[in-house]
Amino acid sequence: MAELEGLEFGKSDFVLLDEVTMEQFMENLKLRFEKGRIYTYIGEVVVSVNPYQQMDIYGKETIDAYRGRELYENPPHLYAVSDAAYKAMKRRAKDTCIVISGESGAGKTEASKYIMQYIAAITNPSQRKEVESVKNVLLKSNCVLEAFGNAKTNRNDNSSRFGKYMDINFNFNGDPTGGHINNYLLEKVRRGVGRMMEGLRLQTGDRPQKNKGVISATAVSLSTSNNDRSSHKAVMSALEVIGFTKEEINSIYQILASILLLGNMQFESDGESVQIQGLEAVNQISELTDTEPDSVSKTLLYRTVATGGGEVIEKGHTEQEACFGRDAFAKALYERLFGWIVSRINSVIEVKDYNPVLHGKNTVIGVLDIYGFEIFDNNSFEQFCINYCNEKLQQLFIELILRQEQGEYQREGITWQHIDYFNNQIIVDLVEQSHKGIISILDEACLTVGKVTDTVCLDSMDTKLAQHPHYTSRKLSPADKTMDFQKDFLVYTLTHFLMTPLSLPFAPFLSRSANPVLKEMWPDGHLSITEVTKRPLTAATLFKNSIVALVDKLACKEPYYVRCIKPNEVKSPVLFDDARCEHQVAYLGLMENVMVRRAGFAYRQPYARFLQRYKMTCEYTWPNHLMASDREAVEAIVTQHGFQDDVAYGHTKLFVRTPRSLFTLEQERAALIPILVLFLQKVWRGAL
Ligand code: AD9
Ligand code: MG
Repeated sequence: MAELEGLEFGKSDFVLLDEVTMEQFMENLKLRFEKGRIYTYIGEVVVSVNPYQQMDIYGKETIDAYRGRELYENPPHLYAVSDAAYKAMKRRAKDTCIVISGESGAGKTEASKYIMQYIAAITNPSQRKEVESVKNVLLKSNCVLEAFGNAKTNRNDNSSRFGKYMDINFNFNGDPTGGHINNYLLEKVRRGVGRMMEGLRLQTGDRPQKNKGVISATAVSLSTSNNDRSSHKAVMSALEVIGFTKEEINSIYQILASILLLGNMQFESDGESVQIQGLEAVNQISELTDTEPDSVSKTLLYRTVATGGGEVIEKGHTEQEACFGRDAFAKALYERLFGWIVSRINSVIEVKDYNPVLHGKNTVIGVLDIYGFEIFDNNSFEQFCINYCNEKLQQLFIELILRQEQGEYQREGITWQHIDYFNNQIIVDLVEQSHKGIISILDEACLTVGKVTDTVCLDSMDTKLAQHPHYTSRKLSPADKTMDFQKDFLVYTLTHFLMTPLSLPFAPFLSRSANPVLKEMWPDGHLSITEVTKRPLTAATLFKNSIVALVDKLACKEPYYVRCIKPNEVKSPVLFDDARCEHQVAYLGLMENVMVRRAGFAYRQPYARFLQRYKMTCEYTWPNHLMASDREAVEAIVTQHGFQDDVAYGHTKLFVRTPRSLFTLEQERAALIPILVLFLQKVWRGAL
């Protein structure tokens, strides 16, 4: 429980609500937002509401106030959980992680940056050069990833179009020694090439000039506003600080320019065959990618198919197929480029030459900035993946919070009581179970694509999942192929779920490029088409595998949570949209969180600290107690205030079941402080 800031700011911890109702929860959240208190706890979880304005709460003074302090010693803040995660890592050599979730625009990425800045600020007090340089690269990596992976959407001007998990490694001193970044589900589908260019601060419609040598200069000139220009400068400087070579940066621009050219490319058909309109772009792409013009046009106009007999034949595209292929080509270039940039950063920040015998245990703090549940009018494959990921994280959240509570009760010798909560394992199974889960059914359909249509696939789901309590299929009309599952009828439209497996017709020729970056982007490019299409992993399975790996990574760490809420749709610092916020509170499972936290003991504190805070409220403990132990003194306070039935005494801590008991104490303490101050002033003036 955080130190009370005064009732005019509402309750700084939701476990202190008189009753756990949505109404009281929302009232408190709104009051705190209106009073500029954007952070509130649920135990050790931080609930954050995006203020949509610069707050004066991230400066050096604030950092100093939180450094090394306990959670409840200061008002709720990201810095307090960051410090808790850091302390656990340093003092107990525990790997920890901070999981930040919330919907688009809720403030996740900003939160992750404040957390990183805090960790950077409190480490390496002796300013050792090599540690400073690691910190610098870790911080700069954000800028680069944002430039390549963020875009303006109608929900967020600087929206991350990928999920990000970053491990920061620490040595026994608690100083950063390196890190590792994993990226998840980079969005390419909804945005398409045009939007992607916005993210890269380039504009479609503008064509780079022919001469490769000036591409980078051209790209700079494509940025129109001063803002863009200074962002571009910052990205360039970040790339250099991280250690990208001039050649690599040039290659990045060449690839970006190729994507740009692909975006502008058109096809025409004379009824028999399809041609590219204006071959100039083909020549430019081949020049930029250091490949043969023939290979470029061939890859855009034909596809290679492996026949049943293992033979490989070439088939001309229809105009529509050519457009689809062109977009797939551009998206693959973008995705691989992003992946390459991430692994290039990883190669710089990975911990090298670390000897655990010499240097002690290498500990980790992981920071996860990942998209929250997405529920739109029309939910597609992307929402399916994102929501599946959130179900997995929710499962982990409940499990770990319960496990953590249980662990603490066991350590303290207190009986654990069973807590009832919704176990979403059933929903996770519906998605990921082998053979009968949705992903398995999709896989099967994808691998026989061409023969299986959306309707056939939906029929197969209907047969296999008919008995599932969380699955309903709605076939209202042939055009309305939807399936319902998850909370309160979330409807997904199946169209486009059946994407072809990730066969990459352009891989072989790009892997032969003389450009080393492109070559590295396609390490699998040498595989022949028959090898590639044997049993390729589908997008859904690849995503599932990456999320399972992520959850495994998080599960072995001590977790800390930041749950972000977006107060309104119009980026206003003063508007609190009740309905929108309530919706998010529900989907983030915050009410369950409060209940879990309160079902056991809402509040716990080491005896010495409790005594320090409340000793003035009891005649036997003020100013000092004469009892055999702090625990006995605490018992005296509890008994004097009559809530002995509401507490349990652990080995080192007092556990209080309902927050109301503490209110009485807090109120009494608050009333006594002015009297005490007056008394001390008199003593000081010699009046007493
Ligand atoms: V998305 O899922 O990547 O689309 P995020 O990451 O949740 O989304 P982001 O952190 O980018 O949202 O925040 C959106 C905008 O809200 C920022 O660009 C800021 O203008 C604003 N914001 C968020 N948090 C803060 C804050 N603590 N202080 C001030 C903030 N402004
Ligand atoms: Mg973000």
